[in-house]
Amino acid sequence: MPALNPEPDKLIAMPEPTRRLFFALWPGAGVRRGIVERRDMLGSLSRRRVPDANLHLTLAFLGDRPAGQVVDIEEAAGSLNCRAFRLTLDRFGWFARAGVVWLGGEAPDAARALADSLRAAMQGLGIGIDDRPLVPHVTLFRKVRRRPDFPTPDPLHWPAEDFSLVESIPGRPYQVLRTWAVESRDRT
Ligand code: 2AM
Repeated sequence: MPALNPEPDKLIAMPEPTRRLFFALWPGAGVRRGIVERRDMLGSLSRRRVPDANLHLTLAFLGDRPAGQVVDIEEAAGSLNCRAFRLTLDRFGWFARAGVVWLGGEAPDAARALADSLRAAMQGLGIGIDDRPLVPHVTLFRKVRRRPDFPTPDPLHWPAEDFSLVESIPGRPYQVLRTWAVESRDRT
């Protein structure tokens, strides 16, 4: 009789499923409307306009992580202690290499501190994060090959009181997995 179960050393190792994750400031309805209004000032710069529901500001990109690591990522994010801040988005810009047009602004110290803390917490889990300084931006269009002429938008004020862990699944809107409040007593 052939064995019903293969011997352990004949089992095929299945790769662990992964999830594509990033930390972001996720706009509430009012700020989202403000971003959409400013995006729409630019007309149609490319076919790759970011849909309204996906507009966000990335704080740290984690890439494809083993599904089993999500619990540790959430625990580490939940133990951060940062201050709330107010972002002012007051300019359009273009990243030539990425072909990305964005709405952005200066990074207040507390925004940099939040991004740095997330990076350090993820490094503690062995997750390497891009260590370039935070350039706060909301991507509006992709695949823009030439620098457009930009108008100056009215400043959009964004009180950032929480941050989110978000999942990117191809073909679907981004999914907010979890949101944490940042300390809101001191606002910078
Ligand atoms: P963006 O903010 O410039 O659009 C989800 O894909 C988010 O993670 C996007 O907002 C995107 O940047 C950012 N992202 C995607 N790939 C990245 C990478 N390789 N390095 C850094 N950020 C990345």
